[in-house]
Amino acid sequence: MKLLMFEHCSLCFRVRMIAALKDIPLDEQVVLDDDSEAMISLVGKRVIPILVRDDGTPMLESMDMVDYIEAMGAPVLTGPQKPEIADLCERILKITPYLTMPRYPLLGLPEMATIAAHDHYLVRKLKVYEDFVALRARTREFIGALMPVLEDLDEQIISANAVNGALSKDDIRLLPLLRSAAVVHGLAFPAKVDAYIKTMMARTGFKPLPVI
Ligand SMILES: N[C@@H](CCC(=O)N[C@@H](CS)C(=O)NCC(=O)O)C(=O)O
Repeated sequence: MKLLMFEHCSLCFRVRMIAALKDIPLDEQVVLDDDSEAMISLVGKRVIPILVRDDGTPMLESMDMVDYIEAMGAPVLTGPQKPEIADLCERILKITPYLTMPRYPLLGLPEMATIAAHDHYLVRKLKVYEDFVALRARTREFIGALMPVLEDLDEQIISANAVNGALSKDDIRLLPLLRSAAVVHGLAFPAKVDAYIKTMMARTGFKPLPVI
């Protein structure tokens, strides 16, 4: 199986995470941000992640990819899912892009390895987001908005090994968002959230993203 991905992409990390947890090999191929053709030639549009199955069929939905990999061999996502965790993920996602998007171009990520790819990302994102310098200058404000959400999450975490006590799709939704949020220098996660991130990242075997 081949995964077309960006290193910073949290939806991609869902797929990488389940494959890692199940010890299933995944051929990870990072796409340069300006290489739209790599995606369009496969699925007719610009979208990431794309999972190309061994029979050549491309898949376009990250949670379908998770289900597909989870169906291989013994299941690992055997725990319960809770609406509270889905709600918290949505609350996190309302704030974190303002912190993470303006930082990704500074991290030396492989999808921005050329100046053309780097600038392609900037041009794309600056159609949607405020000037990145201005956003980074508002870091304290966004961290201030995020902290109560992370405190609420802290109260919900049952184990550092699985948010609901046993691995479930809630972990697949949550860990990638926290991995992204962890790029923000000065963001002090509440104790249980911090332990959860460290333990779960160690379980996946992936290094955290750089911090800035
Ligand atoms: N529902 C899809 C959403 C995929 C998606 O929105 N991907 C974003 C990146 S996170 C994308 O392709 N954006 C267009 C781009 O990067 O040009 C999934 O869960 O996989």
